[in-house]
Amino acid sequence: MENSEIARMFELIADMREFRGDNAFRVRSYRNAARTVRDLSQRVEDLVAQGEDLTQLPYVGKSIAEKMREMVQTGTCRTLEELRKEIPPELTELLHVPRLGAQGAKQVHEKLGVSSLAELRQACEDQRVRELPGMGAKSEENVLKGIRTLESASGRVLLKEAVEQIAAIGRHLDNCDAVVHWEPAGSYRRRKETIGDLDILIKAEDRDAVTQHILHYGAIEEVLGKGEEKVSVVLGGGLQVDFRYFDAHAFGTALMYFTGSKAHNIAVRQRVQDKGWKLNEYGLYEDDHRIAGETEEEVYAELGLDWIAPELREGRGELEAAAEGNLPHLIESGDIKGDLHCHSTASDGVNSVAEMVQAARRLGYEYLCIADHSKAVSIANGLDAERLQEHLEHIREVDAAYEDFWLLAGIEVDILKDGTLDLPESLLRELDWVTASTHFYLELSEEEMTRRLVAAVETGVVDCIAHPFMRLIGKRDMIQFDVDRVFEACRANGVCVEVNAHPERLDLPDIYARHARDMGLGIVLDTDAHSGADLGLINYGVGMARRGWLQAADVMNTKPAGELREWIRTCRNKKK
Ligand code: DGT
Ligand code: CA
Ligand code: CA
Ligand code: ZN
Repeated sequence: MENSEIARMFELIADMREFRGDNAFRVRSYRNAARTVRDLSQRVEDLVAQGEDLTQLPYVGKSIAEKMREMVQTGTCRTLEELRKEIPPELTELLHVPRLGAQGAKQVHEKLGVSSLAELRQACEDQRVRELPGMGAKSEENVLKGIRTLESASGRVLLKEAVEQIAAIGRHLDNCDAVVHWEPAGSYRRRKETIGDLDILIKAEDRDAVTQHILHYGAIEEVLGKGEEKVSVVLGGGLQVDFRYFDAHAFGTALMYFTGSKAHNIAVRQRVQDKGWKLNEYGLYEDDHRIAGETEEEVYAELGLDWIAPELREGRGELEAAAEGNLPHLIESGDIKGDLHCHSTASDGVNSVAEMVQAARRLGYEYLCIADHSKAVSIANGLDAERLQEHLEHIREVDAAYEDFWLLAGIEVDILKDGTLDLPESLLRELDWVTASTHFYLELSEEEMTRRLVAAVETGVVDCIAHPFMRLIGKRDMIQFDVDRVFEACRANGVCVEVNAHPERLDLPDIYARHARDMGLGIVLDTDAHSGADLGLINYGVGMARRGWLQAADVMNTKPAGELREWIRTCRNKKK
């Protein structure tokens, strides 16, 4: 049982309870448990097997811990099964429709008899949803948009879930002597934020033996097909995995082909055809003569190209750059020297400031900025001016205890509806790093949202805009604003933009990160950690940054502490 399945069960319990109209606090406790499990770096199954005390985990009390053990041991839990008898799963589907909400879902079900996505779409198209109390033509249109967001995400999983599944599959494959080598390809290797299916390539001594071994993998729900070349299965959570066998002499071309993307493959094939050659997954050929195939490097080299990192293979100019020797030297996890956006128990984090520092030091970081929420985000226990003042003093004290570590005093200040900030500017000026972000009024028109963000940037006290698009992958669309106008304001005012590394956000997305870099903006790569363990999620952000062609020099928190301090000072001098 992988963490993603356990998280999914907790989400489902939360959904069903929310639909039933249960106590919001209980609902939230299940959502928090789901988040804890999803973000965890160890497997819950292993923790249970080792007899660890699960209540040590963030947001896990006795009753949640009990359910975790039950899930690991029985594959489900009684609470979930009882709810299932009461509420069909299609109904909870409605809860996932962005912009509909639990109340909306209840209404369309009770008043319009809608109990599936298809029926909801029909009700919108028949203009019946707008007739409901509190709804209108605009909200009906928004619900339709929400259905589209949901449909475009359906059948795909977050990269983090794929990472966990690959780790588990890898452990299984490593236990088979007949497997000589295996490598994941596809969107997973390109580090896309969501994954449609997993493509795994295998070099085998004895294909039948490996196939038998694969079919014994515990998480398989259904076998779609098995043959000499390929085994296709569906895992418990619905994720499809294609295992493909290749001989050593073809492994490079196979890896290239199945890594994709399709757009990249098409561009490569064009180049191959220009030379009058032929390329497929089995090799690169001139007439019937094999030119290359064993490694990707030799195939790219034969085509006059530098080897292209998988994250760049999206058909966005990488072949031209590779031909000219102009590929970027992409940022790596080891380049990161600190994190400028994390939370502590002062707002909605689960670890104290001191514990966050210890976690950062374990990662070898030189600095960390505590950026708790401001008061407008009341559900996260955001800070008002008075509490921020005390918090600031506490941070200064903790910082003073370390000679070789810089603890920055920061805030994630809410950008209010009109673009003003949620705390007095005079107080914000005392902080080392001010990150600003929106949390509410996300449905403003593009023009209003643009003005709101530009106004925040022009206050002259903001150092960085966090998760600028506010997307939650598969759950909430990106907010609408004029990217060029907002980025230009950032540039003019020395304000950075964030690439938020949380696997559900990955915001800025790749193309916008690249655009920000091209416009000369400073970029910071943060986890938005709500626990010490979350700081490890930085790798997902590094993947997105690499997809955005970023080099270490483009990312400000690759600077050593001393340089960062100098650089922040320079930026602040640009502000009015
Ligand atoms: P996914 O699974 O939707 O997240 O995305 P991918 O990129 O993993 O796509 P997938 O699994 O359909 O196929 C794996 C790779 O195989 C893909 O990136 C490129 C290659 N491929 C698949 N279909 C085609 C095709 O029709 N033409 C070309 N040139 N390549 C293809
Ligand atoms: Ca795939
Ligand atoms: Ca595939
Ligand atoms: Zn945050």
